[in-house]
Parts: sequence; structure tokens; C-alpha cells
Amino acid sequence: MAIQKTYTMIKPDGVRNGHVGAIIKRFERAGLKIERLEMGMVSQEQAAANYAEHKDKPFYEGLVAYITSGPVVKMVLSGEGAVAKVRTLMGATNPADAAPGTIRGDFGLIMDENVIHGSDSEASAEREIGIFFA
Ligand code: DGI
Repeated sequence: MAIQKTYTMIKPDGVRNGHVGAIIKRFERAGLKIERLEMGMVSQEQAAANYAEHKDKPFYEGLVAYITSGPVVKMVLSGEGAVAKVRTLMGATNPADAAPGTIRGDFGLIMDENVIHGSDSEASAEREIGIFFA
């Protein structure tokens, strides 16, 4: 399988609840390489660009308020099939449905604060890397 790059971000609850080291360890143990890593805030502009597909949804304003509420850890990871690999490690969007052993299953509690973001395709990865590591 081809080497891919993907964008992933430990969300404010993951940072606030002290899961940064445990999450990064899972990525490294899965053979993913850290290409870029930066801790910082997400701007309103970055949040709007990243979640443009949800802008008409009822949860959009809460989603933007949450992702801009505190520091996040932004990363570019690379490896064989990195996009799907990160999505598998993340688990289902709603932590209540995420399997034990996944990041959301182990560290998440509610849909509104689901610990981690990961690009859902190579095209999204390229777009999101441009948004967060311009
Ligand atoms: O790629 P995912 O993060 O797994 O999921 P997504 O791209 O469909 O949605 C992006 C984020 O938006 C997700 O991590 C949490 C939030 N979200 C999605 N659907 C809902 C939602 N939040 C609420 N409260 N309700 C939803 O139905």
C-alpha cells in the first residue's frame, strides 16, 4: 500500500484530560511517523474551513465553539495507508458507539467532545494540512 499523509488533531478535551502522550504513543506503535507536530489554538477561520461541510447542521455552532475552546495538538502523520489506519485507531464518531481499544472508545465520553480528529480521505488530508499547516 502506498505511503500517505494524513492530518490528525487531538481536540481540546483530549488535551485538557491529559491524553496527549497516550494517543501519540498509539500512533507511533501503529507504525505511523510524525511529520509535523504543533500545539496551539484553532482560529475561527480554521474551524470554519475545517467544518465547512457541517455549516448548516444544528450542531455547527457548538462544534466551532468547542474546537476553539482550548489548545489542541495538530499533527501530520505518514505511513502505509495512514488515512485509514488513523480512522481505525480513532473509532466511531460517537464515543458511545466506539469500540474498546479505540481512542474514542477509551478516552471519549460524548459526541460533542470526541477527543480526536482524523482526515477521512487523501483529498481531505491535503485540504486540512493546508488549513492547519499553511
Ligand atoms: O470524521 P468524524 O469526526 O468521525 O465525523 P464527521 O466528519 O462526520 O463530523 C465532524 C465532527 O462533528 C465530529 O467529530 C463530531 C461532530 N458531529 C458530527 N455529527 C454530529 C456531531 N456533533 C453532534 N453534536 N451531533 C452530530 O450529529
